Amino acid sequence: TPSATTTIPPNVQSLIVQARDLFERAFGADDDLADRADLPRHCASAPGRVNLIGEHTDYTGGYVLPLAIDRNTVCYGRGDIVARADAGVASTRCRVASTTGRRDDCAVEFFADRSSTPSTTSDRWANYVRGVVEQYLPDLPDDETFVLDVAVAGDVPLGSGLSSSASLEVATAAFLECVMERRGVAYSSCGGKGRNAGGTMSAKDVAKERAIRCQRAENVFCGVPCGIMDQFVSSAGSKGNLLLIDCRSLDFQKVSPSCADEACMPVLVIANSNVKHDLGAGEYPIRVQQCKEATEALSKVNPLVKSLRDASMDDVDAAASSGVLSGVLLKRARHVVSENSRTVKAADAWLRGDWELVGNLMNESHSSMKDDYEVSCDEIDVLVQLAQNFDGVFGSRLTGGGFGGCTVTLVKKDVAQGLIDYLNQKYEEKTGSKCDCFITSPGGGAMAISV
Ligand code: GAF
Repeated sequence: TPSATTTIPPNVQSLIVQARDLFERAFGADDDLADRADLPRHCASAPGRVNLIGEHTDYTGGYVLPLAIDRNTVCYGRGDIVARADAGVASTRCRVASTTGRRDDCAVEFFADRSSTPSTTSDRWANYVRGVVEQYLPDLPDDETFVLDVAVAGDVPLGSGLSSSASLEVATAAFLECVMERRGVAYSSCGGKGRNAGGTMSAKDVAKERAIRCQRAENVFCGVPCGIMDQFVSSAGSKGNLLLIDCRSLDFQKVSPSCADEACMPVLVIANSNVKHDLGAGEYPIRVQQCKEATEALSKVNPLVKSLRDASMDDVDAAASSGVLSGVLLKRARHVVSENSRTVKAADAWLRGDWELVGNLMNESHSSMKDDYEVSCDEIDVLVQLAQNFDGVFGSRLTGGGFGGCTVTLVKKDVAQGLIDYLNQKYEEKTGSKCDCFITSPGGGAMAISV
């Protein structure tokens, strides 16, 4: 089950109000579905994320070091499990509405059905919900299905590299777990470690299982070959901590400075460039494919290399000098292999409060993404360069998939606001566009909220 509700952050409280209002507007007065009024109500929330370091390493089983941010997606609504045989078409209907941006108030409808296909029209955003529903259907007896009316509200900026989609997937999953728990329906873990009947799975395993399902929903239903980082940290995020995730074993550790002297802790500033180049959507699968090809080449010099995670820089150099790895594939391998090593070092430096080292690793990571992985763009480079040259900044880099989106900067607390003002002014001068900056800190992961 989603982690028990402790304190609900203020932004989540306000999102719950927005989602509940939308719910009433969209589904409150149902003339044709009057019998739905009595269905049990549920609510769940899940955060967006920012990645400190470890970029484009997850889909090759590497390391990542993200944190859940204090921006969330909330699902509020009614839901139950009903017998298919008794259910008329009307009652197997799932409906979802959303308050944010491209998602308008108009409810999208789909049928909870294992053979449903993704939508290709303007309501594509609802595929993130449908894909997740598909992942939980196999846990129900064959003759039962979900019936759902869900309103979504969120404050994760959309399409800006802060994982608004993953937070919608994970909030949906946590919502479905509430529906299942109320009916006493167990769900089994993909790793086969057990079923969650009576809460026999540990909180860690539940969070992991949810992330696996949400990643699968995005891979299979939405057609995006993403890794597991975004769904994982949205599901398992922990207040005050970064997560060092091993994307092969899916083990993770919470990382926070041992000398937690609040006064001298630097802060993280996220700067949203407000650009998203279309190129990105096509380039991501190309990078995934290039990593596969680079792995194949590296396995010729070291048969133990089954994924880029297994390779060392010596392997990369050996493959380069023997000619099996060159050009673009060499650059891609060099980024991923060096990024894995930077990520592990950064986690250790964060623990020790060595901010200079964390910052240097972030700067190196950006150069590697820009020159070797080629996923940056002019607007992002402007933000990174401005930040890196600002007094009091330890390091700055592109965060997320790239081709636009956001940067993350580690900066001394007392100059963070000065940095934000500077970025606002200089970014507009240099690009003619406005950026949006905010300070963030590690927030909690997905949670069920009692209604
Ligand atoms: C996107 C993907 F969804 C993640 O899985 C990850 O690969 C990231 O880009 C790059 O690190 O957010």
